[in-house]
Amino acid sequence: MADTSITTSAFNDGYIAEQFEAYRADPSSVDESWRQFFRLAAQFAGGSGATVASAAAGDPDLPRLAAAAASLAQNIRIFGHLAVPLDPLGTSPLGAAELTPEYHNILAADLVRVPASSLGYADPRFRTAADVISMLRRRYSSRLALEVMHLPDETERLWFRTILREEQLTRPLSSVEKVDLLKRLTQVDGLERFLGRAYQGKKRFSIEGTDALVPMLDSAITEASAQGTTQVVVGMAHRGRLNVLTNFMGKPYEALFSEFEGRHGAAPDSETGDVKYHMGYKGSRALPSGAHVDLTLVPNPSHLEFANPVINGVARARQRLGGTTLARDPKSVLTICVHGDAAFIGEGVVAETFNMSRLRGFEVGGTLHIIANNQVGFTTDPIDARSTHYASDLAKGFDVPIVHVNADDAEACVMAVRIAIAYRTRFGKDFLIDLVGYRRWGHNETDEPLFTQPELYARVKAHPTPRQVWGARLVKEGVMTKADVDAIDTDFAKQLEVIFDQVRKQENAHDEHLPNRPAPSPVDTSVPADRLRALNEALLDWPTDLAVNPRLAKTLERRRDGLAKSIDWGHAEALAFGSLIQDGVHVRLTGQDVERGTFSHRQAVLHDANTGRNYTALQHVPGAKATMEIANSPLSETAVMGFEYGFSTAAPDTLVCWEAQFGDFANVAAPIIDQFLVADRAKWHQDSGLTLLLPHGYEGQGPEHSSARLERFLQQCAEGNMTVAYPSTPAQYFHLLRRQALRSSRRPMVLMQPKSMLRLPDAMSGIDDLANAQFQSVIDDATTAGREANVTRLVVCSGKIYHEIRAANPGEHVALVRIEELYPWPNTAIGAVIDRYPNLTDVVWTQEEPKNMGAWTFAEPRLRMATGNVLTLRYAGRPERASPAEGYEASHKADQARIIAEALAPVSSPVASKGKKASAAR
Ligand SMILES: Cc1ncc(C[n+]2csc(CCOP(=O)(O)OP(=O)(O)O)c2C)c(N)n1
Ligand SMILES: [Mg+2]
Repeated sequence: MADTSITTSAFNDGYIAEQFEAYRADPSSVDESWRQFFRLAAQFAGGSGATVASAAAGDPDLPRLAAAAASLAQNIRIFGHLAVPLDPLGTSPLGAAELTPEYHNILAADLVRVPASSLGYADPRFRTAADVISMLRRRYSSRLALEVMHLPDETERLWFRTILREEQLTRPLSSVEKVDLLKRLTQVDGLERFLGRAYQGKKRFSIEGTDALVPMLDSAITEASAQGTTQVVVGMAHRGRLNVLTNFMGKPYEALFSEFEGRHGAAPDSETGDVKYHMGYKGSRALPSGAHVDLTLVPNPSHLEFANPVINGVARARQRLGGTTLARDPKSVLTICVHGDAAFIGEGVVAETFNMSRLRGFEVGGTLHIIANNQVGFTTDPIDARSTHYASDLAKGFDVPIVHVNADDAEACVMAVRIAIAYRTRFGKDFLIDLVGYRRWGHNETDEPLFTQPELYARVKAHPTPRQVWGARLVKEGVMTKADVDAIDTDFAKQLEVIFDQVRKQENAHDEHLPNRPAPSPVDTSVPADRLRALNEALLDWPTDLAVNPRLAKTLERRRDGLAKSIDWGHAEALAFGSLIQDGVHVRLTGQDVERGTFSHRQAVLHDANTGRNYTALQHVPGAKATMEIANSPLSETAVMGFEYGFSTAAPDTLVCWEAQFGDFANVAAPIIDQFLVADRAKWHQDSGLTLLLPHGYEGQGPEHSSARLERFLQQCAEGNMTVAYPSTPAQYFHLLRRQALRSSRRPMVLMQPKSMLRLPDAMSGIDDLANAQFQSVIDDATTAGREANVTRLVVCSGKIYHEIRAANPGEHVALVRIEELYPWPNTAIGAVIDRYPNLTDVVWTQEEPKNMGAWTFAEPRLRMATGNVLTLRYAGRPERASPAEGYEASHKADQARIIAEALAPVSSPVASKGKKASAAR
């Protein structure tokens, strides 16, 4: 028992009073700084009956002490998070010298000498700086580790101070809420334990250790719904996904058990499915408020974090108000992105997506990010996984507020979500919660974590589950008895048992209804000439007070009288977009510098030379039933393409196009192409109509400005999964765009796009080609009419090289044929062309690309089939090469000339016997 002349009433702050009580009862029970504090406090207020603060009034040292106390206070706001015990397994927080009074040249005991008013606190609850500091430690350094001082906007920093002061968002849960939370944690934990028993050794990527994630998601939809959110789009990886799918999304336990039994719903043969922890789900939640929230968990590939941009694209599409306006309601759709701690910092797509979060063409009103931080990635410890202290540090660079929270403190986890949603509502920006927990088992349930993390896993094994931790707390608080806690657990286990028994007895899969697709049907893509003329005028009709750059105005003016035979690529595209908008199809185009067009060929957005005001004619199309959204993207491919993919899955009413600066750069987005675009129908019964515009062609611009890697797309073509085309005229491009937008069956379209061909006079189209034609998958040689019998050779090619061969004047014996659509391979149309020439002897596939690239390896077996193996099939193109194109201009020119010469060179010994028809062998 300490001998002291002051009583507890000398302290205003409850926390200090508590410490004082402990000190009085047993001085050794508090640490030395407290002992010192209370000794000095006694000197000030001893015996006077006054509080310590009032006793300190008139102190000559006050200015110095007040400055030091203020500095300490501010440092707690900045660095308080470093002292929060975040690890459920007990690792000590890093701490910071700045959090100690001594660092600021003040003793803890001296804080009582500083009136709270000198720190700007007029509230009577705080009399001394000690009260204030104690309060700040509670707010910034006890349960929620708030990192907001990096936010550049002062309004935001002040907002955080205000909400913490008002304590609405950090209020404790009511008793009813506490019990509900226990029930939820019981479902989360109970399901995992049940699966662990029933399906021992099967991968489930258990959530255990970060169980609070599910009640946090619950809390997010409740809070967001109160702010007008009606839809939530979630993206997450494998960890805890089965739990989220069922307990949060509402997928029936029956369906999950049925999948564990190895059954799956009926699907076409081509839909080969995916593992259960990649599958998406659409659900709906009725909230106690009476509101409904639609929930979408997007399917995702194994590729960690690549679903991040996709969910934002989905949300952006769903936030649109529709009609002829570009207006959106960002509050209506909330995106939630759950990350892994190792993947978050490691995968660049995360940074790309953050960077897009506030850009005009991509913002969605703020994403709630939660790092399900289990402090390990597969077998890799944080020390080998990142160069930063926190798993979340990447987000700081994007002005995102961050709260770290201990996953065992389920109540604090809910508080963090309340703050996050309030912040999104107020500022429309991303927010990140770093949920620090652990992983109860190995990376998956067949892994032995003791091999690689023996010390960590000794601690994990000894640690109670989040449900047990929370249950024990409720018992301690007297909210419920231990027996009540156990009963909730037993009841839930029984429920699962009953469902499991039923599923075991069934033979069929739980019926997950797959929506039917409309059957593909041909569409008329032509647009009457009169309509095109009127549209053309309207597109050139910018406001008279818009000071368009005179050179640009002159170029565009050429479009006015250019409908006869000089419609170039950009012109045809504008007419396609404009006519679609009149037809009620929205158009969205993004990519780097798309507003102008990499090659200055689009000029869709005009800039006033004096005011910088913008004008987009496609947003003022007469008779528009839809609208045009066009936006320059940040310098990134992966996340932008992922975003557009997501958008297109959610917007069947929109032609969504993404354009690469040069087609070569699309390979940066390989996971979006391979894992989403190409395979989504087969894996997830999901469709997108995304169009990729990829400039491609050999013009001597070097290894990285020549090839969109056509071969890679063709290699992935199967089961009608996409269109791959290399059109050779603006009219063909026009019809392809319109066909893609108007047809009922939606699959991605990959277009090799021109560069030098953009304005090539020979490649221009006329209004007739738009008004009275359709897309032709194969274009036969029109110049051979009447001399078919003279033709002995077919030179077959795609895209730009056609114009170069034509310019080289192929002889009488040559028919120059273009394959405009490579996939689906136009077998019938090619057969018809071959049959037209009775005396063919050889076919020469001609391409600019090296032999191991381009379309050759794809086309060769198909052409052999088409020629019935009767005609000689030759290759004219670059030899096999490691680099797709020459960097040396002279080499490029030489190769280009050689290819054309070889395509047209006489063959020394024709092999096909005259009269034998290819069609007979076909
Ligand atoms: C792009 C990519 N690289 C590698 C992997 C293989 N992989 C699957 S899970 C995993 C560890 C992920 O760790 P973390 O992000 O912390 O998530 P956790 O499993 O711990 O929840 C790895 C490396 C992958 N799925 N995707
Ligand atoms: Mg991890």
